[in-house]
Amino acid sequence: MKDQKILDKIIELIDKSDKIAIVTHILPDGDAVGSALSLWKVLTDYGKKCDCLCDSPLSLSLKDVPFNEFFDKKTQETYDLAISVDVSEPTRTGKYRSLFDGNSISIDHHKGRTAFSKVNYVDLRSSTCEIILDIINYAFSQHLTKDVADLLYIGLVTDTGGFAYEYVDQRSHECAIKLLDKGVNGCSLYRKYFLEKPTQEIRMHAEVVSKAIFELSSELAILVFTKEILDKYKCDITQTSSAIGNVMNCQEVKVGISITEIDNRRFKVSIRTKGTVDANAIASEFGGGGHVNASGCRLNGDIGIVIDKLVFAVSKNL
Ligand SMILES: [Mn+2]
Repeated sequence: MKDQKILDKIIELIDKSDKIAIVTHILPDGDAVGSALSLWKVLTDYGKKCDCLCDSPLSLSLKDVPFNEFFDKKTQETYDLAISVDVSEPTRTGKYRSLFDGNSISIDHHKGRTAFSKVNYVDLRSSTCEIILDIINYAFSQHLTKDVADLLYIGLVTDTGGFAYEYVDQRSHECAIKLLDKGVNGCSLYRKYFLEKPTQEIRMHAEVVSKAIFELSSELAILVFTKEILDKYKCDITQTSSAIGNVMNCQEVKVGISITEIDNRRFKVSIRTKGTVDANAIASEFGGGGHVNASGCRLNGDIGIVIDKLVFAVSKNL
């Protein structure tokens, strides 16, 4: 438990509130959806009028998670309390930003995040789902059902790349044990939510990976998903992120960058690193951020110039 005082404050705020909004980030990943829906279910069972809100729909790969029908289903006009989960920047709450002007809590695991809530509970764990499980165990343990455990495991197993990333520690595995104890089928969730993808997505990744650009003595690999290639395989921008794992498996590569064209000359950039190379420092140069080994930012302009800027930023951080 990181800080029991803040945790007690969070429980107190929840107890005092009747209508609670739980908000996660735009383009939600497994950790965002798992942490938001699990907390939504627990607080609903605890007797709160609770909504799980997100300014983006569920991606294809997450569309059938438990309680998906309650994702971004708004039932209240106003709220007494807003809780953000897995949100590192206020802009990532999208149209729900103003909910955080009032009583608010942020629960997150991103280093160097912007504090935008009244109470900020930040613990640099492997996933936000780990922190949510701690909170559930601390105050709501009777509501840790199998479905809630499934949601938390989905966040845990996807945000850790199947317990393979640098920041995975003993506590991550202890969380997994607690969830497996509830009857979670770890293998099937790992396969379904982390490994398996639509065939078209795998085919698109294969083409993009085969055209990877290697720079800086092959210590940097860059993947480029243009609008054209997304259209060719009928994929959307949520289906590019995992391809980077392929180039990270190259022995020489220390930094992998995946560039996705959102629309004309606007790019979403994902940065992955090995060991002590700081992805957060690279992303910060362009107003982005995240973790030491996984960060992101946005860049606009000509793709050649975007790549040049990124190569230069990486060269300073290798
Ligand atoms: Mn996360």
